[in-house]
Amino acid sequence: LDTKELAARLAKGDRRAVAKAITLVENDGAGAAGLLKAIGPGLGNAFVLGVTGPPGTGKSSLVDRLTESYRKRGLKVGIVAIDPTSPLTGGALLGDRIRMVDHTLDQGVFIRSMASRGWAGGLSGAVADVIQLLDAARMDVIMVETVGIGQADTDVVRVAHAVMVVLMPGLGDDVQASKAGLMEIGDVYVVNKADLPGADDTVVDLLAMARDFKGRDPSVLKVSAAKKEGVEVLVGVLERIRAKFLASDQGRGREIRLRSIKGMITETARRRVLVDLEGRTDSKVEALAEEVMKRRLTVDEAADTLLEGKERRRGTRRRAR
Ligand SMILES: Nc1nc2c(ncn2[C@@H]2O[C@H](COP(=O)(O)OP(=O)(O)O)[C@@H](O)[C@H]2O)c(=O)[nH]1
Ligand SMILES: [Mg+2]
Repeated sequence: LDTKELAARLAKGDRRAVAKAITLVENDGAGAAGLLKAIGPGLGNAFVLGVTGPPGTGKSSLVDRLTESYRKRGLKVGIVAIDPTSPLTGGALLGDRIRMVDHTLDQGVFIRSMASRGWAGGLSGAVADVIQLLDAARMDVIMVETVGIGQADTDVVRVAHAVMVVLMPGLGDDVQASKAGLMEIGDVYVVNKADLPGADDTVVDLLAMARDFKGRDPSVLKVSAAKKEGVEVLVGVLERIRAKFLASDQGRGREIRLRSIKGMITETARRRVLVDLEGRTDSKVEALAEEVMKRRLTVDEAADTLLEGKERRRGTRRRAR
């Protein structure tokens, strides 16, 4: 299948074409580069929401609820779940897939999980590619669910238009421990499982923390994905952010869009440099190490030599496969 035809099928929102295109990104950088070239500058219509927070707080459940609500509004939804397990042992997301089974029959919803490990140069470069593909496939909202407060999360934050941090009652110490990191990334804070005791305390804690981070004014909302309570208020808040994003010729929307585009450019460039370096490291580093061991070169000089004569290569070679 040639890239032009795949791009054309993608533009029709064909889910099999989307799946195939993402596989290209995952497996072979050159194929993905060709496809992105065929797509061209893209639409820039898709609103990218990063969904993060500690494991078990109900991120997947909320994504599910949000998907329902977005679909009622006639919006097309792409869901990318970042899977922390290795591609070989996989399965952590099986529960999520089962919960989301209702949506798998819906042509307006595309769900895909991506392994978080094995991306030379970090995950966000790959996510940037996938975002462009889903945008080309006419998605209105792309939700990227990451697990825990780790590298994958901060990676995804760079390319998202907005970040929703999902917490739950009784997380006190965890939240305290990662307070700074958490309060830096969120635009919307959700205390999920509000049907359990202690939700109000968590909200109060969060509001106090938000005040400590001057200059930022995130929303803090109480929700129960299980009881479907507070979801419409949450969607309302997210829709207001998306409206700003869509009216992006000025003000806050322009800021949001530019920040994400800058993230996509730098993350894509970073990945290329690192993939390129990795390629050269494999072949050259052995000989350079010998030279350093024989005290003919310093480590600095060897590193300089490694960085010389950069060859242009684009790719997403995965170490972990
Ligand atoms: N009581 C309660 N449980 C919930 C709620 N939302 C999700 N859960 C449960 O919390 C667990 C983790 O949910 P999941 O969506 O997989 O969390 P994730 O790891 O953050 O994606 C599951 O057993 C859900 O059924 C909620 O609003 N209330
Ligand atoms: Mg999940």
